[in-house]
Amino acid sequence: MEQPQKLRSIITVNEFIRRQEKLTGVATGEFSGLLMDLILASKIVHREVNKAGLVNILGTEGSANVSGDTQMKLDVFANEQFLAALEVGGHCLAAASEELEGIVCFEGGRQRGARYIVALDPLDGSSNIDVNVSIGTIFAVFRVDEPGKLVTEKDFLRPGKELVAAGYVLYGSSTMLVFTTGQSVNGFTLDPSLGEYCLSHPEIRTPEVGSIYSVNEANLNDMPEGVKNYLASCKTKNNPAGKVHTARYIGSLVADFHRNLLKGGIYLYPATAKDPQGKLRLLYECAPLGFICEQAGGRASDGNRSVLELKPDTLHQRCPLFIGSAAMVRHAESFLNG
Ligand code: AHM
Ligand code: MG
Repeated sequence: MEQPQKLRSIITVNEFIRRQEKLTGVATGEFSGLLMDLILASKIVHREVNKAGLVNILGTEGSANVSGDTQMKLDVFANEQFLAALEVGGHCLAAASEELEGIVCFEGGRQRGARYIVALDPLDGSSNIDVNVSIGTIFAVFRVDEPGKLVTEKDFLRPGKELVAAGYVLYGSSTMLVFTTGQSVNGFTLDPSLGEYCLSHPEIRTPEVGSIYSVNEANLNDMPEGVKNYLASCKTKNNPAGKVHTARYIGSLVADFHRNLLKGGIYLYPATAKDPQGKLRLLYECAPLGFICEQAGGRASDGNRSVLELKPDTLHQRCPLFIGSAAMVRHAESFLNG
């Protein structure tokens, strides 16, 4: 007869963070508190995402966000939850969000001498919200030099290599949290019956090469010649995998990235005639996922250099993105810089 799982074999994210703190001495109680605030907000968003089809919360809010995209009600809800959790938690000095034009500063965090600022995309994949397809949250954490400082927008305009932590939550067939504090990448699956994220994917390493490519190929005619040639190579055996690739594209960055991280593959959103800088945002999409990807042994590039080297000039700056298995990204880059 199958034995019931022993409770002590389950490592919750709280326990994991506590152990990491002891092991490394790097994380402070304050930093763990910040992560717990983000985790709490993600559980509330998970709850709403799961009942989204049941209540009258779907549909367009009526406003457009600062990048001109249509804003859905759950985007607004997720934005409010994450900002509220960061404000109430008191571990965060200020936040930047895809849904806000400027930054928001937290007086409580300032009074407590907090040291962290957070950039986030509260609910990414907005076109998939109302059709029950995976969506995600992305977060990026920086430390400021002076505890309790009065933060300005400039404090956010830093390259991804200065991140102290980054993570994402995938609201998919299960809800998963994946994050790194710069040591390893670990994945936790939410057990809804316990209300706890449990360690399910320890020390994720992405395959050096895979055979999945993820791109909105409908834009092909508007892409640079190098990208067109690279995509042509994915349909031959003349690539690092030595085989014809498989196309997979959900249209939710977190979901496409997560699949490729585990299975091996490349996600690309290059410059197009319509979006000369690509579509994705450097600060709260490309940089945090790039940080996670490189910590897992992969590569994230704008086609020329690591996205972690790029310093944004504005909060909502866009950036072309080639991210995933290192050999595949380098192969793509060779078409762009040759
Ligand atoms: P969003 O932040 O408005 O949701 O846009 C970002 C999303 C990504 O999740 C996804 O990979 C991409 O946009 C899809 O774009 P497209 O519909 O052009 O393929
Ligand atoms: Mg987004």
